[in-house]
Amino acid sequence: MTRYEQAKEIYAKYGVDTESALKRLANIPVSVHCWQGDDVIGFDGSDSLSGGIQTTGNYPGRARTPEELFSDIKRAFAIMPGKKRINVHACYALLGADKGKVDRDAYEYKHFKPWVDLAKECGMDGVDFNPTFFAHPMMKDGLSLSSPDEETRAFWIRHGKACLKIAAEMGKEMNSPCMVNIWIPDGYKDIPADRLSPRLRLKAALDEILDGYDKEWVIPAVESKVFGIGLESYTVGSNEFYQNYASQAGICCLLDTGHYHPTEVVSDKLPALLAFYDKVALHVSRPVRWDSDHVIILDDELKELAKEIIRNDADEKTLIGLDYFDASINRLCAWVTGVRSMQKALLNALLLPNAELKTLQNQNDFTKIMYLNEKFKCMPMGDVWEEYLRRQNLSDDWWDEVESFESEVIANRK
Ligand code: RNT
Ligand code: ZN
Repeated sequence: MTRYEQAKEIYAKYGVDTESALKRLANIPVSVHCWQGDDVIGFDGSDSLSGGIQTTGNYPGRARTPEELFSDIKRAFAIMPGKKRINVHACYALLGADKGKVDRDAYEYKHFKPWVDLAKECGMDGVDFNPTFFAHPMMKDGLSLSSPDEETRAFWIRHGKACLKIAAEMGKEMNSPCMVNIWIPDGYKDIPADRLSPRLRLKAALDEILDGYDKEWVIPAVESKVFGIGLESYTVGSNEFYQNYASQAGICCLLDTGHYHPTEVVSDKLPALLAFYDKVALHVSRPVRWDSDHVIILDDELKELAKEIIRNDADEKTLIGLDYFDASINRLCAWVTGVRSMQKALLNALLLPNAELKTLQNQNDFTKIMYLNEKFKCMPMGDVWEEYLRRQNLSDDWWDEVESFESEVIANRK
């Protein structure tokens, strides 16, 4: 008997069917962010990151060109299990001859077609998209859609509209709706004299952006935040602002696990929103003391978050996207570790006796819930994970790939 066959029997004793867990896991798409490969720099002219976010570390080997990033993505995706989408930011436009002539407010689908070609070539499930409201000279005093300056606001509204059009094409081309996430860094370092007006301007700007978007192929979302670096006192797009906006506009909320106070957890917020929304989007990240965007690992909060998706049958209602960027370690290893951690957390949730645990809760039997939860921590999930990988011609021993990336790629990027 193989280790998997043994594990299958052990789980079956508790009513957990490993075969259906494996099937369900292979069907849950994870949207992988393109920006781990180049420290969120992009191709459209900026050479540093700004907008309250920061990558830290100077590990060698950052992808510096579209060719380098595409080739790193191919290598990384080849060792990521499961169903994957690629999440692209507008600053990753391939402008070609338009470079220096066409600005973000006039980007078109053609500037992103190579991303769609890449997604098709790699057999991805879809493409997701984000307007880039940061790291650009049109950010006036660090503000975009909430700026008091008419011209600045108009530029960013045009950018948002252009992105929704591009997304509709991406969705159609991939035959899978494109999630478009709106995050803006707008906020103030010090105590504002007016907290309402910036929010009213943002609300009006969002209304304009969303006017007439393609409902069949685009799923717009808004991402809130608690604070950014240099913007510690006030964030225009706060949690309350966007939750109300999304509900009123009939769009989606995106919860980034690094965008709340340190004792707040998205594993509790997700089921709150599932009570009201058809879909909820996630940016799974690992905040360490702040929105540090460390690579996600199989920690307790990631497991709790995955449990909420699985036991509420929210596989299709939850749009799982990743958002981390560590520049202090091998970037391929960072990318792949995060994707694998997400899937391990989902598998962990799939291998729990969820129906029984719910029944016990209704019987107020928290004694047995504790007993089972502790018991399941030592169940042979690793053997099921290995089987999941084996069926996709992958393995849990992938260190060689990291080493060959070091010697074949990083060593040549001096
Ligand atoms: C910033 C947000 C946002 C970005 C990406 C690059 O705090 O999390 O989602 O990380 O859009
Ligand atoms: Zn995010």
